[in-house]
Amino acid sequence: MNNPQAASIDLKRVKPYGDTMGDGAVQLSFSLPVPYGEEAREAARRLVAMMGLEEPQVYHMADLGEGYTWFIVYGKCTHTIDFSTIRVPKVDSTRLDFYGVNQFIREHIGRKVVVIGACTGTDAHTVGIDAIMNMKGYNGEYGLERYPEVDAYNFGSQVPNEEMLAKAMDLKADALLVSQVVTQKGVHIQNLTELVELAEAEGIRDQLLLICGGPRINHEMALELGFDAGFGPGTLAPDVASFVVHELERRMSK
Ligand code: B12
Repeated sequence: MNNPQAASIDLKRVKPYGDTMGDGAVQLSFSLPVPYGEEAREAARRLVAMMGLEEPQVYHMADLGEGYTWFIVYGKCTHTIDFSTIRVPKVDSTRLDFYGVNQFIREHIGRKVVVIGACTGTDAHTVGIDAIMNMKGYNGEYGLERYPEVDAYNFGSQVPNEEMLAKAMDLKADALLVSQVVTQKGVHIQNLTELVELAEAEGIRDQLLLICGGPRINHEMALELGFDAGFGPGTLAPDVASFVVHELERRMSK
């Protein structure tokens, strides 16, 4: 550890800090549907006090126009969290690199692995799924289209769940990758749940690895929704490919 203070931090009683360790400093940002002015400032301050933060101070506010105001408020959190007891489910597979994945497929699967991907439902944010699928890749890693042992199909954006499953059956896909970036009003939960239910209703759930990803997706949520794995921010193609090939091999050897 490079931080000289780290040794003295009690991981059983962790709290936020800003200026000095343990000061509880938190920064909040929100908008209120009230006109810009001193009453708006006081409303924000009182609201943050009601949230349980001590010494709330409005550091910045901006007139959003038409009777709306945006705030940045600092306050002090009095609660602590026992970090030492926290366990979060994570995708549990050895990470192989580009060459390792292709070699694993040749040695353990013996045929090309078919992977299809898209943004489904109303979601049009293709940059994330492209980062995983596209030949040119992302952040120094090739996407799945570049893998010689993977047949990768990227169907782009706003693909209905029914269509996605039909494509999976036509192409005899091993894995179906779904990207969900918009999470407003829980739209991703609704859409991902619908995909699993459709796959179950069509009797094809067990034939597919269902994998979802996006900036507000995690593995625990994916498992709860009936997916096999979920990947969040910063995911690269080898992370997903490693899970797919290990899981396929595990299922083939059952
Ligand atoms: C670019 C962008 C757009 C572009 C999208 C263009 C395109 N072709 O993708 C356009 C302008 C079209 C757009 C539109 C909208 N957008 Co927009 N957009 C963004 C923006 C700025 C960047 C998203 C991005 O490209 N990230 C970069 C990629 C690489 O990151 P990523 O998606 O997280 O992907 C990584 C991982 O999550 C993971 N991953 C992602 N998917 C998958 C899938 C699998 C299977 C796996 C394994 C991994 C994986 O791997 C990727 C690489 O590491 C974000 C804000 C932001 N800074 O994030 C808002 C944002 C996502 N948009 C937002 C909104 C609200 C909208 C609109 C609804 C706005 C509107 N009112 O019209 C529309 C919706 C359109 C629609 N129907 O979906 C909100 C979403 C809020 C929310 N919580 O839902 C954001 C967060 C902006 C904000 N702060 O409000 N948007």
